[in-house]
Amino acid sequence: MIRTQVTVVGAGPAGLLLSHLLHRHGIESIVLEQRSRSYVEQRVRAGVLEPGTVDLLDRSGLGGRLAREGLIHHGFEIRFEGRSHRIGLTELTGWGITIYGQQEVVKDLIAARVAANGALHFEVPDVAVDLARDRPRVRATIDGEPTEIESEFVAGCDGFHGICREAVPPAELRCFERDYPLAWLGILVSAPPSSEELIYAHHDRGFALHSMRSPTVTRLYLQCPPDDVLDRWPDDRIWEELHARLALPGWRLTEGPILEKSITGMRSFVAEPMRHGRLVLAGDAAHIVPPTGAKGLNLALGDVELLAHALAEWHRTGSMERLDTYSAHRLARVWRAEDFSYQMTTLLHRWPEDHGGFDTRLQLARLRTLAASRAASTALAEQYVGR
Ligand code: RFL
Ligand code: PHB
Repeated sequence: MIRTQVTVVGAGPAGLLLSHLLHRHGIESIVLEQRSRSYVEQRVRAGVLEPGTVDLLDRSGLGGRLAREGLIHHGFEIRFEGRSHRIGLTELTGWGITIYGQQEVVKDLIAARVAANGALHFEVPDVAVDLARDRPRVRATIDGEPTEIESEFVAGCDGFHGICREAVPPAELRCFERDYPLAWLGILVSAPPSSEELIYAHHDRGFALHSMRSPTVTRLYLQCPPDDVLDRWPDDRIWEELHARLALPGWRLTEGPILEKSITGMRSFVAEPMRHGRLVLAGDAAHIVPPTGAKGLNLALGDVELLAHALAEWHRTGSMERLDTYSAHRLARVWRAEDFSYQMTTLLHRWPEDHGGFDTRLQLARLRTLAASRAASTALAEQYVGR
């Protein structure tokens, strides 16, 4: 039996940042991750950091490489009907966004935990949470040894498919969920981005997105059916679709070797509340947004910022006050992000059931309003930068 103050399940961005912040508050934690370190560090996911997230990482002593390598963007494009509308984020809101891969955030966090001698265990296959006692227990096989960890709190940072959420009795958890008849095929390409900014494209053939990771690596996405498989997407077909959907007179998409390909389904999901006694949920374990609004990583890191403060107050004073309000405070933010992500998703994708063209006509009307109205563009920009 091992004792610690907080057992953190999951070494994604949420679990790693929580453990890092707790350490800075003098609170001991153990992180248990089912995958290997290299798997977690290589997993290609999000890329857009809100200014509040950059500020949080900076204040947490993680801003070094981010400041050197992160790409600051002052706007992005929306393409529709063969034309382009730019959302000038900085001009409209005073804030830009930063492009820095999620796996870079994860690498920085792991390096910081390792440098501080943090207890970080990878390849832990069979984590189980027991909330029956005063102090929760977590059972797992660490380095081949069956181990039991007793702690004051368990932080479920184990993503949507994790096990922590299931430890809450079903009657005490309300889940809100929505599936979409859509998925994204994502590719990572060894080629310079074809534009300095992100491009979200509404097209008859489906949505497409031009993004990037660095001055030499482009990230591109295509809407595809949710049951699609990579075998149906040879490189030629991917490029043909990208050229067609992102097309704009005078603009050309640069091709290059495809380094990675994957298909991800889409869902909206919220579990309420985000705390059950001594189990707290954070990040994708508690909520999922479709990626169109670029909010998932930002929400996950925002959750653990508040959670770390709440646990620090409990540690310092014994007060549970901030832990008691953690869920309500975060859910208010989460639902705003759910709304924005839903709006962006419904605005930009081609719906398999288009009601005889009705839905597409509505989308185009909304897009034209966006292009014609500074107020409409400002409202979108404010939500995009998260301020
Ligand atoms: P994660 O990253 O899923 O990490 C959870 C970790 O828990 C581990 N785990 C377990 N460990 C031990 N025992 C178990 N039983 C376990 N079960 C699971 C997992 O192996 C994993 O390491 O959740 P976290 O930390 O909450 O972070 C959330 C973000 O990863 C996610 O919200 C974003 O990636 C979403 N997202 C985006 N967010 C943005 O803010 N901006 C974006 O531009 C953006 N683009 C995206 C995205 C997600 C995407 N996909 C692939 C879903 C683009 C895509 C395509
Ligand atoms: C990405 O670069 O991976 C990315 C950018 C914007 C999104 C989603 C994903 O909305």
